Amino acid sequence: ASSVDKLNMCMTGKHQLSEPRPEGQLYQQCEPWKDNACCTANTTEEAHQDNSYLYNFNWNHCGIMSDRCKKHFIQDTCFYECSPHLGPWIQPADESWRKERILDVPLCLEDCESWYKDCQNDFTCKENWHKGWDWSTGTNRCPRDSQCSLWSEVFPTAQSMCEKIWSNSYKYTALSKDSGRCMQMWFTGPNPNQKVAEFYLSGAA
Ligand code: FOL
Repeated sequence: ASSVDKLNMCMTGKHQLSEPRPEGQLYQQCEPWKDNACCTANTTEEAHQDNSYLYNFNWNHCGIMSDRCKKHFIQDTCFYECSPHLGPWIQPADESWRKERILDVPLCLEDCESWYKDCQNDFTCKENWHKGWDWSTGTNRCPRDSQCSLWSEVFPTAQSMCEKIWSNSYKYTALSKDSGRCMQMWFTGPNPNQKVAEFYLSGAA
């Protein structure tokens, strides 16, 4: 749309609004985006449910995912659905369920490392969670040729997890939150990612 620019826009995904706007209330972990968001309150409530209608995605495909691990996936969903500052990383996507995707969003070190650490005792059967599931029951199950393994066997490093799990939506960085050069999934107060998008758009990188 013409009234938005790369600094303040929404990707053309499955659930995102066409333009960012203030949302009076967003649910729990998605609340930090309420002043300017690409998501609705409904989307953020769904983001907190298992097997939500967003993608019918089953976190518990290798046993019940721990709460400490799941909270990072909820936060990732908030970030993915709500962020209005992903413009520099939005790309066309050739997929049935979305027209655009994010590619190589520089994720702050703390967010990637804490996500990986909190999932250490969990299990999964796939390193790319976008493709190759068995959807015959309506939700994703592990494909026949796969087996459930400890997180570290599927993802040897935090970098491998953050980059591979959503087909390179994220790029691993050694940048900390206070650098102003990386995107934060976890924040409170004003959205720190606007300045980061400004930096990357200015071409300074
Ligand atoms: N979070 C982030 N950071 N980036 C993302 O791209 C992202 N994407 C989702 C959720 N959080 C994200 C959406 N997740 C399928 C699987 C997962 C999914 C959406 C859709 C799915 O239907 N996979 C099919 C292939 C579908 C197709 O490509 O047509 C499969 O084969 O399993």
